[in-house]
Amino acid sequence: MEMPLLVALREDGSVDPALDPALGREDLLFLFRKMLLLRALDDKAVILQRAGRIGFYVPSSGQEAAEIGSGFALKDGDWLFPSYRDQGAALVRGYPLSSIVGQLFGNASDAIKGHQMPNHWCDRSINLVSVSSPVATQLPQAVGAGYAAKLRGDNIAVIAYFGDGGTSTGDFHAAMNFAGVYGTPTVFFCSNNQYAISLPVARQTASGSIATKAAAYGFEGVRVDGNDLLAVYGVTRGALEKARAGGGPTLIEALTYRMGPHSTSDDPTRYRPEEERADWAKRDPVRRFAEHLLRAGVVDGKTAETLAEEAREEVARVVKECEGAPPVSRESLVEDVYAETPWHLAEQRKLLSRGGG
Ligand SMILES: Cc1ncc(C[n+]2csc(CCOP(=O)(O)OP(=O)(O)O)c2C)c(N)n1
Repeated sequence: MEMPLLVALREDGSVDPALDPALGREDLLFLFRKMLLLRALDDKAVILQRAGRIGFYVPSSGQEAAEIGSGFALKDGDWLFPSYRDQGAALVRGYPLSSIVGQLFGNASDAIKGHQMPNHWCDRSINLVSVSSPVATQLPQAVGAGYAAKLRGDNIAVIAYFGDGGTSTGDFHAAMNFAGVYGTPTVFFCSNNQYAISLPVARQTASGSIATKAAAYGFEGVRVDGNDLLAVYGVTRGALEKARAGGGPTLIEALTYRMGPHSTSDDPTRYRPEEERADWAKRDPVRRFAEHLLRAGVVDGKTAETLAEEAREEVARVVKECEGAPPVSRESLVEDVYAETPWHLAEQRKLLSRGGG
């Protein structure tokens, strides 16, 4: 089944008035800064990993519009269940760059004290649930949180992020079915970046699109240009508003491309042609948004360059601060798991403080 692709930002940088979310100048600048920050973070984090200064990173270059556009549509009180590639959505929601970078170093600058694998963020204060490593396990969790909100009568929505590969899991189907049957306030946000590590999306599913799968569960599916920040924002805002108003779930498929490797442990040149990457690079979402801002007179060329430089400087400053923090204490190994430390962990903590093994 063919699904239309929603596009707001035209190739020449103008906007289709029918899909223009009519954001003000301040919002546009805020979003542009976040896109630049995310791109600068990616560039730096990959270098840090290559230099052995951090262990692991999952880049999202190429997916900035999908991340930032959708995350910006969330309101206070909404919940975010991310995958490992959604630092952009967290960032625009208010998760500080210093927390992202601190978690990568896993030292005393890390709010969760190195207890998680690198690139696995969380922050209770903004309802940012910890990244799930097993693909798509966050989906039933998100539906459960939405169901709880519905039972309580909370006026909130829950967004769950995942990739095209996630749609082949049992968790995806169980979550979609439950959400449809119980009308939970869930927005399923699929960043279709064309690959699940080395597996292209054409071998992931025989469906004409991912969005079309929503029909089988009795709710709306939408296909949006994931490199078009304005369209992504408008579509996600609409789906979240519908969810908060009791209209039930929506599946959004954001069509995008992962420009870098799957993670710092991957070499994409082994499974995808360079021409394909180069072709998608022409649709780079950061440049596309910049062209729109130039055309709309929100920035001029010089300001755009200055903002990009500021983003790189901010990343460099935050990296320096976080990298310079001391290691976490050994005792913290047994903290934050139980409200009251059980005897066996208390004993281990004593051993650790004494330097025993
Ligand atoms: C249940 C499970 N199976 C396999 C893996 C190994 N794995 C990690 S990421 C990944 C690909 C996921 O691709 P996709 O859902 O398209 O998201 P993307 O990485 O492209 O953002 C796989 C197979 C895993 N983490 N969990």
